[in-house]
Amino acid sequence: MKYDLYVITDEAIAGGLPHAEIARRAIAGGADVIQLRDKVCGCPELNRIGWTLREITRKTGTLFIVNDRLDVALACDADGVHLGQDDIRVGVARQIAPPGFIIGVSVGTVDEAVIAEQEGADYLALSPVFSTASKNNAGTGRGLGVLQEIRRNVSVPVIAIGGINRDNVRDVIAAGADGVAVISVVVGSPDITAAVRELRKLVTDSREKMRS
Ligand code: TZP
Ligand code: MG
Repeated sequence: MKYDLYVITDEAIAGGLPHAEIARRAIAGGADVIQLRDKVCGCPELNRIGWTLREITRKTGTLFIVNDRLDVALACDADGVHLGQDDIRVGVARQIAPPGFIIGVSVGTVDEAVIAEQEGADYLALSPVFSTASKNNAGTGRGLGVLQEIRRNVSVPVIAIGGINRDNVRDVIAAGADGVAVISVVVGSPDITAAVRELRKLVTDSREKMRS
């Protein structure tokens, strides 16, 4: 599974652009993953949006993840769900979900990362790696040292989320991240497609530089 550039939809940060349009534009720029994240939408509406994103992502073979809501993820045939530390436990989600269903978990410490992996997480997201205004109460940035420590202590993919931009993405990849999850740097851009393309290239170039 490829998590290089993981784009999280946020209609408010996109200036009211609908989730589906954010997803279309991000995919056109080469997003590897689309995550539906909406903290205000009621369930029937979220399911409807989920189905639309499923149709869009199925056509392009893009991974589709739903934030927080295992029920919505299962109902709209998403590829997976992304859980926080306060959501349903990954072990419980695993029992409910079908084989092959992807479960990602946000972690803030090495201990949380090790536990989430033991409980069956398919990938982890260090959250937040840097401070960000895009999420309420995201907390202070954990920093690249914690990212490196987590990378050393687990074997599942580790992505970084929170405050990632063009200037710091190289350092995040150099610290061992398998990908970056972003909102504002692309979703808040007037040209989402170009912003995704640029950031994805920075990820790929940084990784190639590390190998050479
Ligand atoms: N989870 C941890 S930080 C964050 C989420 C959803 C927000 C990331 O947004 P941005 O704009 O890329 O900092
Ligand atoms: Mg959550």
